[in-house]
Amino acid sequence: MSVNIQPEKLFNYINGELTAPRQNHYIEVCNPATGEVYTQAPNSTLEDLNAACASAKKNQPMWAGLEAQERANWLRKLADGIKKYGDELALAECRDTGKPISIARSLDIPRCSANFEFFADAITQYHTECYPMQNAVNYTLREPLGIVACISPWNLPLYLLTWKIAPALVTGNCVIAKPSEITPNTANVLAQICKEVDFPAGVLSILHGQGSQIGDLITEHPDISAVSFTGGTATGTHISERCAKKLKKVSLELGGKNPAIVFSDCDLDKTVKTIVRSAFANQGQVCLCNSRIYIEDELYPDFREKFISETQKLKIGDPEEITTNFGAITNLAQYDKILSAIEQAKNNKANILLGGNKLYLDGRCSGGSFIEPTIMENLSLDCETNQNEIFGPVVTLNKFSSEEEAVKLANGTKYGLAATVFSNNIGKAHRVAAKIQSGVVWINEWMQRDLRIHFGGMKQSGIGREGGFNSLNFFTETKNIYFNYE
Ligand code: TXE
Repeated sequence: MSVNIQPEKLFNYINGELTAPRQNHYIEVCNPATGEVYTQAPNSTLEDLNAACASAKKNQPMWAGLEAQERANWLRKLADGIKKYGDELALAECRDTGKPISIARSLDIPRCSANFEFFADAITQYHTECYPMQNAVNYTLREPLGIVACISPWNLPLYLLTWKIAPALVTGNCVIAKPSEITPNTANVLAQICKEVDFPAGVLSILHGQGSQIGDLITEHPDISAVSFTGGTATGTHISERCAKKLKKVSLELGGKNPAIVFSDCDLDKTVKTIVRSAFANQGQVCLCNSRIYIEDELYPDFREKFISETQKLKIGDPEEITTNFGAITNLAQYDKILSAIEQAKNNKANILLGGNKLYLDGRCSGGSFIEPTIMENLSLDCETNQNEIFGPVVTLNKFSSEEEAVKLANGTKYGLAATVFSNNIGKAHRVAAKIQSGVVWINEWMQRDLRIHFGGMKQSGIGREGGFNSLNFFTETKNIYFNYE
């Protein structure tokens, strides 16, 4: 067997079959590194969704009735399939997103199989509560919700999709997965893997299509009882409103405007290297990327010089070349959004220290959407550049002169997803971390994750927590049973 990563058209995956969309509507899929349309994805409609829900409804009792260990074994088969086709998946992800192949190979795709393996293990350790009374006992059962939707974005396409569907499946739910229409290819490969391993029909459906069309139908559909979403704050708010009307359970992982706080007692070389990664990984298109860098006054000149020179070492180029570590912007709307944010900063009299322009490559990538890694300074906290998520390779450098000021600046946006603190003063680092309003704070690090730990944001960065048992809790309903044994 093999998988096709360059089909003329992608398929939906419904009732265990790769199927064309019922209305035969398609969306063009582009390789952002070349600007070429290379395939088409289904633009699904209600007929497709109804078919997926009907199959899910029929098969959910069988799936929920399996021993947890049996469901876990099915997840391991998917993990093995991902490992088997790791190279193909990495190339497909690289073509869809414009991210460097080295990152797709070393980070994205290994995490996809790890997600399935992790939740296959986690379910065996999942436990419930028991409260004994004098002559009675209360105990909790955790039951699947039924049919749930997992909606994921384009920056880490299969990584985030599998992060959601693995816990949803292992707890006995049937899943309607909706990958981003911008990057549908690896989900199409996952469907092919499901076929190859003979994954039970109807348990997982993958529906491609526009968020405003199939996404709205999913959040509206009466058979779907919960929605796990990762994406932009505006879309998350919209989904939340729609789900509220139907009283659907919802988990939202949204945007961020993540601060890095750099104290003068940090290890400067290590800090600079870490922040180059935290600012520009995946061309700044990671919800956890640092976009506001706060540096203690006395360190500012040294930090600025080293940060610029370290950023200049990034090898920008064709994402399919193994030595490239900075690729294309994943879609044209995002490309325009980033460029207009840079223009706005220039109008606000930002001092551009590096980049700030479109980038034109030669050869195969001459039609690609590339933007220079951009570093700027001289912008106040309340300007748009420091307030709004840009989601691209744009960072601002800012000064602070006291611990209190650093915390105030870090907390000065509507977001609260992630933050980093760099200091060798242990007490100070922990004190500051405790005061930052954010779902995660790294000290002298970035992006390290133990999959058992919760993940999610405060304020406008989301509602709820996923990760580890939090994901298993989200995808289950609790029931208390009281029994008097007298
Ligand atoms: O994402 P959307 P977009 C941020 C980033 C970016 C902005 C917009 O700032 O500029 O969001 O990006 C589906 N009902 N992030 O517009 O719309 C959509 O099809 C149901 C941060 O590309 O949030 C896709 O599958 N679903 C972020 C998914 O939602 C809908 C990652 C995400 O798309 C829908 C990406 C609807 N009405 C962007 N409309 C992060 N936090 O990681 C769209 N979708």
